[in-house]
Amino acid sequence: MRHRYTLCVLILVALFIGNSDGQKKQLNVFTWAGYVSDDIREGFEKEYGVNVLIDTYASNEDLLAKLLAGATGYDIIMPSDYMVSILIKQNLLAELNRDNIPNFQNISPLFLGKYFDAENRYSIPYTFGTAGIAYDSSVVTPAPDSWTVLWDTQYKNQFSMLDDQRETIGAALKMLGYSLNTTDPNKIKAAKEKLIDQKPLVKQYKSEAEELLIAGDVVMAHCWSGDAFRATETRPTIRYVIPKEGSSQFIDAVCIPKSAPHKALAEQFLNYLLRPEVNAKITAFTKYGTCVPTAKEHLPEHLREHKFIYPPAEVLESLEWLKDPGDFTRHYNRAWEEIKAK
Ligand code: SPD
Repeated sequence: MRHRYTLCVLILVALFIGNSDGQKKQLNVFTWAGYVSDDIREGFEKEYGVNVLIDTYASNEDLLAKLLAGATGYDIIMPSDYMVSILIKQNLLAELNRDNIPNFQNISPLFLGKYFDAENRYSIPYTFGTAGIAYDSSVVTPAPDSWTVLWDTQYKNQFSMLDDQRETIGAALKMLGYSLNTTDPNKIKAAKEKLIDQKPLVKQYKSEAEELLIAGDVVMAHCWSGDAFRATETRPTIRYVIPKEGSSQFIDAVCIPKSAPHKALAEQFLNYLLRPEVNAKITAFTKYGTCVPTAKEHLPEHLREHKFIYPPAEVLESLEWLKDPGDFTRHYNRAWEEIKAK
């Protein structure tokens, strides 16, 4: 009898747990691969009694395409700088209510008021970084200092390029001495032809380049700084260089789509990310820079001023932000389609 009673209680408890879990709110996050760690996700889930579901994209254009196709389930997205401008223009972002994000005050002014959202009405910064070349110094010698190494036939099938139209066309533009944001069709054509020439040498177009570097599938990769940094943890011979012709720098932002099903919860998530101890976990995991100065107190010494995150002044001067080229975007789109179709 007693056993039967205990069994009933256990079944009721299990049903209750099952039910309450089934009723949990779900925060749907759409972001870059390797950007939100399990401890950040689980910390929020535990504290707020919700589930956090993470879906990933490989480029800003993939994110835009998904939103324009009518995806409405996302509560949080992480577009980069120029894509924030585009999403604002397309009326796809919700205005943030700062009263619900008191930790906004933790952000350094250095990362606020940028060209893509001058009053930060729609975005908060998540991380910052650069694009460059990651290479295995035990194989690639001498150490490269120019984008031209990605056209060197001796590395045929041994390197990858980002699967990202603005970054990859940007690398070719920079190699040719042009701006990342050119609106000259002849310059886009020249960059496109360079990339078509390069194509037989490229092992893969992949935005998660660290996976190829770690697996040893490539010895060199067009890569973002944090991902290169992460690769060094498994392969200490990997180095990262920003080519002398210059490259891109970026801020990846956190935004709430206008169509978000759980806007209030999304603002709580933003506020949570801006806690110094949580923000430090972002840098500890992604190896990109923190925009919350007090987060550094929670970071190990080597991550506070690492050269992958903080390039020297002369390198910084060579960097350019990607910007929204407006109607001219169709030239970038067409060039990218032609390159990928070859
Ligand atoms: N694995 C995380 C990659 C983050 C990349 N940010 C993209 C910037 C594009 N301009």
